[in-house]
This record gives sequence, structure tokens and C-alpha cells, in this order.
Amino acid sequence: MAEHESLEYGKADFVLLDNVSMEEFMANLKLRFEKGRIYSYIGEVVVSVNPYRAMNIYGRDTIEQYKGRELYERPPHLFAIADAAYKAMKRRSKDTCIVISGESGAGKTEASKYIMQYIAAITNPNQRAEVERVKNMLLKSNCVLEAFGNAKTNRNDNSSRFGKYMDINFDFKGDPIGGHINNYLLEKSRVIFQQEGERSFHSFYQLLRGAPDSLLRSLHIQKDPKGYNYIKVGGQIKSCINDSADFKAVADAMKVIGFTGDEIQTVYKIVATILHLGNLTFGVDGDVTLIENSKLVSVIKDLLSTKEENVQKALLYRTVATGRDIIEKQHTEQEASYGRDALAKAMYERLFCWIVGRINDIIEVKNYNANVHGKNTVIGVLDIYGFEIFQNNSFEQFCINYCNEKLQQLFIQLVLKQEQEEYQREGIPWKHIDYFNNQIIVDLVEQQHKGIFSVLDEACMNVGKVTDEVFLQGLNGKLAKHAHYTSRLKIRANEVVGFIDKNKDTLFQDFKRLLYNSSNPVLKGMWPEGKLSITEVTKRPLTAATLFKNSMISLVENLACKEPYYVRCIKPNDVKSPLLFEQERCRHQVEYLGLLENVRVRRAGFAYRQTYPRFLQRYKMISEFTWPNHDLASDKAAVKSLLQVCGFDHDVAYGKTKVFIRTPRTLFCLEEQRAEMVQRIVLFLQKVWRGTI
Ligand code: AD9
Ligand code: MG
Repeated sequence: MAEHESLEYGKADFVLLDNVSMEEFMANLKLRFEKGRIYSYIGEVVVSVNPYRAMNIYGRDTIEQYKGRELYERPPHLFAIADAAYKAMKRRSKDTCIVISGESGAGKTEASKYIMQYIAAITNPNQRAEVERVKNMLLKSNCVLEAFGNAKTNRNDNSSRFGKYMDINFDFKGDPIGGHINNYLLEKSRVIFQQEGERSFHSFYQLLRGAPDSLLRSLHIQKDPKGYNYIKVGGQIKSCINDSADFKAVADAMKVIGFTGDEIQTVYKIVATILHLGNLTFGVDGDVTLIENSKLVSVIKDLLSTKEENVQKALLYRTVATGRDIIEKQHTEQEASYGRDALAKAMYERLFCWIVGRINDIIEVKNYNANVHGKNTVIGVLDIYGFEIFQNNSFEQFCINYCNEKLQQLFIQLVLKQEQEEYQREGIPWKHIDYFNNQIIVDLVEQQHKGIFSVLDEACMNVGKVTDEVFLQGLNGKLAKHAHYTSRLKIRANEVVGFIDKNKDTLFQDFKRLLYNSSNPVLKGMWPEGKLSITEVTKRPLTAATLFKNSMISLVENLACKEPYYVRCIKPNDVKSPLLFEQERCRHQVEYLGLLENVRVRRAGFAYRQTYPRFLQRYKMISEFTWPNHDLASDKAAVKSLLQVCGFDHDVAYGKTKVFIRTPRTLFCLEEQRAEMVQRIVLFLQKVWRGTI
């Protein structure tokens, strides 16, 4: 429980509320927000409300206040949770992870950056050059990933359009020695289309606004974003972001991380190619499909280091194998446009994954020998795209929201369900606490054969006419009776539009071959599968939904085997105001994040638990009844007598195999007494050895 805070700021830990009710919870949250206290606790979970203004609470002096301190010693802060995760990792050699959740715009990405900055600031006291270099690269990677993976949406000016999980590796001294980033499904449809009021990825505007004239000339790019079809759809060209300054920061970051000059040039060429592709138009002359503005083809072939005729052919024809024959089939105008858009999206997605891969190559821990260096431990930081509902929602929102359900399930598993199950198992008197278990929603989406993803995959596998309507009918057929399924057939059928296409995610092999055959080795390296000829491409690739589902399942498995720390972010209003606490909006979030249930479980629960033998092993020197050995009937009886003597009996419960301690303070006192006794015993033994006793 956090101390050092006056009550005028409300209760720093929701566990201390007089009554656990929604009204009290909300009143406390609001009071704290209005007093500029954006962080609170529920036990060890941080609740954060986006302040929408610069806060003077992340500086060096604040960092010093949290360094090495226990969670409840200082007012709630992200730094305290980062320190707790760090301490657990360092003291107990545990892999830990920090899971940051909350809806779009709630402050997850900002939180993840502050956490990383904190970890960077408190490590490497000896200023080892190699560690400093690693830290710098880890921090700079954020800037590059945000440029290529974030965009302005109607919910957030800097919205993450990909999921990110970053492992930071530490050596036995507790200093960062490397890292690894996993990225999840980039919303690549944004490359060709944005909703009203939104932008494409920052990288496009950064190039246009920030690149030096000579670079723009070499890319045949003009400065005005309105000149490019792909990035003007949303109509939001400007934003409060400084694209020009960001261009320079990203270029600098790529250099610092270790991208070569050729690699950086290729990145710009790909971004420029995509802009040009968006301006390509097709027409028909008789039964021939043609490119209307063929000058652009010449520009594109230069940027891609390939031949003009190859670009032209890939855009207008596809190679198909019919039996033993291989023929060149001409696209219709519509197919050609589809192919062009698919190419643009695929190039951008591949570029993004390549950037992540390059960063990983560079920051990955190399030559680590556990025998020499001790155990290599990890802190993982998860920052995903938050739950979102727009005017129009598509496959991407479906995946993003499924991902959020999956993480909520993990939270339930770890925080609510497991706690309660353990108390029951141990026979601790326990009043069951009700919560909505969203497993049923997760199943609805991902279950084998019956889930929405399976129905989608089945629809995509159909031979003959495969349409979004067929998919919708499949859903209605299989799921009509499901308690949490509402058919979009009646409400807004257009929400399934594009699901089939996006799930199949087809890119004609001809494009892959085109890029593989580029004489630019960096570009070529991004498209290894272009090596295959049409007859070698037989296997149906996994669908986007299946890939995403599998990656989510492995993410959750990975998180589940680490010691988790949680940050639950809340968005106070929809207008980015630092003053407005919209009661209803916030209440809704508190509800679906299950925070009230979290408080209830925590209050009824115990901060610390340990098996009787291990507890004795650590604390037996505190009491004469247990030191050096006890003669009581059981370890349980011995622990009981020890805690009674110390006067902590009121704060504990005795389970079948474990002792449970309610408040951290008790543990703190036990630790102090232990330290004192150890000291005395050492002095005593020294005297014995010296023969003075
Ligand atoms: V999304 O799911 O990626 O769309 P996030 O990541 O939850 O979303 P983000 O961290 O990007 O939200 O925060 C949105 C904006 O809120 C930021 O751009 C800041 O302007 C603002 N913000 C968030 N946290 C803080 C903070 N601790 N201090 C000041 C903040 N401003
Ligand atoms: Mg984000």
C-alpha cells in the first residue's frame, strides 16, 4: 500500500477503499485524475489515466526516488512497477513481463516507453560502453517502429497499427545486453485506404515533409501529399505531429541502430514506389488492358532496380499453370487494380517486417555463454493495439479486438481465476467473487471447426464463388444459437466486406518474382520466395486469420510462463482533453477491464504465500521455538507458533500446504527481524570461533 501521499489525493491503492463499489471506485479515480495523480494501484497492478498533457514526473530525480524501492514505499508510478519487475528478475532470476492494456488512445505506448527509459536509466552503473550501446539501440528502435507502424486514427494521433512485444535480455549483473522484438499483424490495408479523418502510416508524410530536396528528386517525389492517391483518401494530411523533424529523428535512429546507407536508401525507395503505385491507373483498349500513365512505370523500375518490361508485365499479366502448360493470362482492368493494391500493401508489410528483423539481427544477444556469464534473464514489455470500434469496422478491428480479448483472458487466468482456485485448494475460507469470464468470447473466435476464424477459413477454401456473403451465411448457419453472436446480416452487413480477401491475402507470384529479381540486394533479400517458379508454388499458404491466431496463442503462452506485471490504461475522454473526466466512458472501461473484481479479489486475498518448509527455512531464526529446529508436530504448527510470537497472527491464514500473508508490510517486518537475527548469529559465531565464548 502506497504511503507518503496525503488523503486529499484520494486513496493511492483502490484496495483501501472503504466500500468496494463502482461509485467509490469512480469517485476515487476521478479525484486522483483531477489532482494530477494519474497513477494508482490495485495491489501490484498499476491503473493509469491518460493525462493528455506533459507531466513533470518522469525526470531523473523521480527515477532516483523509485530506484530499488519497494512498491508500497512511494506513490504509485509506472517506475515502481518497472522496478518491481526488474528486482524480481535480478534477485530471483525470474523472467518477468509487463503487460500494458487499455483501449486505443489510453496511453499504452507512452507507458511502454517510460518503462523502457526507466530500465535504461537504472542499469549499467559502471557505464560499460557495450551496454550503453545496447540501451541506446533499444530506445531508438521505438522511434523507427512508430514511424512505420503508427498512424493518426480518429481515436489517437499516434495509434499503433501493429502489436509489439519486446524482450530485453539481461546478464547476471542485471545490465541489458540485447533484446528481441516480436511484431503482430500490421494493419496494412491502411497503405491504400484510410477512413475519413485519418492518415496513412507516418513514414509517408515524414518522407514528403522532411526529406532533403535532393533525395526527393532522386525518388521523383513531390512534396505535396495531395498528389498521392494512396495517402490522401482519409483527407487528413496535416496532424499535430511534426513530420519533418520526425523524418530526421528516424533517419538518425536508423543510423544509430546500424542500418547501412544502402539499406536506408532502399527503405526510402520502397516508400516512394508505393506512392507512385497509387497513382498508376489502368484502362482498356479493345480487349487489351493497359497502363495509362506509363511514365510512372519507368520511375518505378528505377526505384526497384529492375526492367521496365518486367514491371509492366507483372502489373498486367499473371502466370498460371494449367495442367502441364504455363500461360500468361492478361488481367482485367479490375484485376490489375487489385494486383497493384496488393503489391503496395505487401511491399509495405514486408518492409515493416524486414525493419523489425534487421533491428533484431543487430540487438540480438550474441555469444552469450551461461556458464561464464550466469543466467540470462528477460523482461518482456507488451504494447499492443488497443480495443477499437470505428464507424466502419473490418477484418483488422476484428483481429485487434480478438487480441484484446485474449489478453483479458490471460489477466483473468492469472489474477482472478488462479487466485481464487488457490485459496479454495488450500482450504482458506473464501467467498467466491463473480466476474465475467470472457473465455466464451475467445472460443467464439478461435475454436477449432466452430469458431469464426474457422468458418472464415472454410469459406476461403471453397472452390467456385467465394464471397463475403457466403462467409456471413456460414457464420449464421453455425453460430446463430451462440449467446454472444449477433448476426450482422440484420444490422450492418457491410462489416464483413473484405474479410475473404484480407484473409486469403493473395499476392500474385509474378510480383514476388519481380522483386526477387531486382538487382538491389536489399530489396531482393526481402522476397526470398520469389525464387520459386509457378510450378513449384503448390502449397496453399496459411490464411491471415490462422497466422494471427497462432501468433496470439504463442504470445499468450510466452507471457504465461513469465511473472506478470500489469498496467491498465484508461482513456478519460474522446477529445484528448487534460481536464475532462467523462464519467460514463471511464466507468465502461473500469467495467470491461474487470478492475472492481480485481480490487475484490485483492482485498480478500493475500499478498504473499509460501509453503511451510520453505517459509521456515527462511525465517526460523526469528523465534526460539523454531531455531535451529522445531519439535512441534508439523511445519505448519511451527509456522503458526512463530507468527504468533511475532504478533502477526492476525494478518495471516494457514492453508493446507502454504501460509498466506495478507499485507506486504508484515513480510517487510519479518525480513527486518530476520536480517537482525542473522547479524546476531554471525556475531555470536565469530565470538565462538575466536574462543571468547
Ligand atoms: V493505441 O492502442 O496504440 O491507438 P495507446 O498506445 O494506448 O493507443 P498512446 O500511448 O499512443 O495510446 O497515447 C495517446 C496519446 O495520449 C499520446 O500521443 C499522448 O499525447 C497522450 N499521452 C498518453 N500517455 C501520456 C502521458 N503519460 N503523459 C502525457 C500522454 N501524455
Ligand atoms: Mg499504442
